[in-house]
Amino acid sequence: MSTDPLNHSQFEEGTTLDRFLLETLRGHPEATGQFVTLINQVTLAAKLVSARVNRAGLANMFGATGTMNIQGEFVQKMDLYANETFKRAIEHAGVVCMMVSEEEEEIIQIPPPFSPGHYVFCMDPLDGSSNIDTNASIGTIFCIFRRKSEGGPGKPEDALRCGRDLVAAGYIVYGAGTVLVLSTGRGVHGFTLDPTVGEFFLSHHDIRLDPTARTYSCNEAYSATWDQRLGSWLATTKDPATGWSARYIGSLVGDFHRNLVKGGVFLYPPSQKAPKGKLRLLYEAFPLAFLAEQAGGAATDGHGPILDRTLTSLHERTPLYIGNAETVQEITRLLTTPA
Ligand code: P6P
Repeated sequence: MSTDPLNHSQFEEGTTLDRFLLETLRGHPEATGQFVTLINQVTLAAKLVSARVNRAGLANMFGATGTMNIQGEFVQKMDLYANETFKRAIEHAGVVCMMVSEEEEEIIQIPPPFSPGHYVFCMDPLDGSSNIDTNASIGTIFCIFRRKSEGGPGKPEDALRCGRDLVAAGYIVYGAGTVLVLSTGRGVHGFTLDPTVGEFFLSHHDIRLDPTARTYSCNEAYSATWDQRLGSWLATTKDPATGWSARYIGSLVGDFHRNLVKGGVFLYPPSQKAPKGKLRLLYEAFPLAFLAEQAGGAATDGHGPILDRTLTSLHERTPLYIGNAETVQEITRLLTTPA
């Protein structure tokens, strides 16, 4: 039998996320337990958000708060709930020196009396929340760095990092079921929440992007103002002879999860409406790019790998082309070859 703790044969039915993490870290005697604790707190918050999302229509949690966030987007009631829930679940555990959230302009310091830890936690607490009233899949996206600064409160340089510094990334998709997808740099694995016992169980071991899948996912309404080389690629791809099909939910986690599990490519190019692209580099593109590469796929900004980028401002936006490596590289070649 393989000695690799991640070899699926060692995980019988009913492997919890907790056991999977402990098996994973067995090869790291230097581990202090802070990482496992951080993920355990993430799963606690995920269970609370999942329960609230599932009852949003009954708990007066539909709709907007009437306020606008720093992104210029109307804050949904569920956005605030998710942001507070993840912050409260993590801040007291002594495992992060600071957090960054899509919902907050500045870095989030760890309040006294709690002590800072080794990690930096960056999140979009509830992406796609405007879809919640339609019962479409929405999700939490997160990524984790080890702190760069030495001790004390976290500093901006702890978050203004290169994507290659990431130590872990994941998302929780609140859909027909609640699934947490996680990578710590040794493959991508999915865990499904069994709400009857309140545990996440291993359900998708070592997810690999299907390189043969022919599904593209984008908001075609903006394609008239895309780079014309991309417009040509889309027109060619839509030729029935190619066998491609289209799927688009308009909720990044739902669209990405489908591509991860079934294969395909997701595009959010610059357009007249979003000249720098719409999605955020730190807590949307970085984590999904980490997962895509770990699953055998690729992610670029149209020039080069997303993970080669270094963040210059917390909420900066980026174009995103992510999914099957061959298609992502074809699109990138198109966009880096003079028209
Ligand atoms: P559009 C949701 O608002 C979101 O941030 C992502 O979840 C999603 O991929 C994108 O915007 C959809 O944008 O312009 O197609 O509505």
